[in-house]
Amino acid sequence: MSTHDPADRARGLLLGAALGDALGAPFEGRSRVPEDLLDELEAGTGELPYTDDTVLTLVLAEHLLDRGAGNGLHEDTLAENFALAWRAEPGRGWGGAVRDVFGEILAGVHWQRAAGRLFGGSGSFGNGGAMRVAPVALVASDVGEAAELGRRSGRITHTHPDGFHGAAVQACAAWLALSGSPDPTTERRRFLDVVAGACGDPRWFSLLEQVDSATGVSTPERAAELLGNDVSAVGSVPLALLTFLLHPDSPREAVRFAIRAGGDTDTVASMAGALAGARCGATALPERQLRRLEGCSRLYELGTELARR
Ligand code: RVK
Ligand code: MG
Ligand code: MG
Repeated sequence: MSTHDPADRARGLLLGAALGDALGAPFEGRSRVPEDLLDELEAGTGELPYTDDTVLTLVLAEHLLDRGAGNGLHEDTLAENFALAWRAEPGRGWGGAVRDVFGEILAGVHWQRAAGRLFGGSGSFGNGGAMRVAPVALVASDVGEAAELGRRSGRITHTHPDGFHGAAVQACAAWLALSGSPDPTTERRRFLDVVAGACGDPRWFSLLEQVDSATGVSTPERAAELLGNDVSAVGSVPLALLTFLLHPDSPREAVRFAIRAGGDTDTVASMAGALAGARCGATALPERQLRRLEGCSRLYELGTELARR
């Protein structure tokens, strides 16, 4: 259920994102994830390590905290911090092309040039901008600012419009999930319309229409068939939003649905987990899983600090 405590919501956003990432990671790339395998993982006792999604989410959250209230983000510093985080932990399961961007940044190439020349100059349309973006919702004063911060943070590595608009869409959804309005349980259509309006990109208007049409699906497999479940922003952000709209009051069910949809399981579950966690708060996340989550205390403190600012 939704919570009204801003600190609980902020912690829920960060911890929900990390928990989705960590639970989804063992299944990344599988076309289908049987429920019993997921039950087994949930029932386990070992640590739940996170991947690149959470590494970059942490970098962005810390950057926003360092910048202080009302100061947004500073692209040059953030680009360098992303690249340093990659160099410090190269084994976290990074996207193929984004590693080249980080390598070039560390070699002194400006991020705009490094990211802009990927894929013959079209830039990356991967979901890397969207998977790390949720913390911007904690500092944006309205949904329009969330969109702007989403685009700006996304463009550092993802200059293809699909990539940075995808980041804006996830940022807007996170902002609305935190604010509690429009209510995703009773005003799904309005929720998607506000996101589409704040994003402002015609391609995402139609993608969000497709999310609306898919709200009648009964299985994760069918959701993936309709909306995709791959590493592109257009093939994963819509599925994450649908997942949240189907399970807004249960972060655990949202994460399970996203993982059972297969494909880019860590990333879709992370994005859906951030949204449901933002709405329901950290107190709604399964306590046993949080105790196993790598970095749990750091994420908890960061949420508390960001809410205070
Ligand atoms: C491994 C053709 C393109 C493209 C373009 C494809 C981690 C490439 C996380 C590229 C996430 C991949 C994911 C990912 C995040 C992108 N033309 N193909 N214009 N743009 N691609 O490298 O941070 O899991 O195959 O920018 O967005 O858990 O390798 O990385 O699942 O998308 O990676 O894009 O990836 P990148 P990213
Ligand atoms: Mg990952
Ligand atoms: Mg992934």
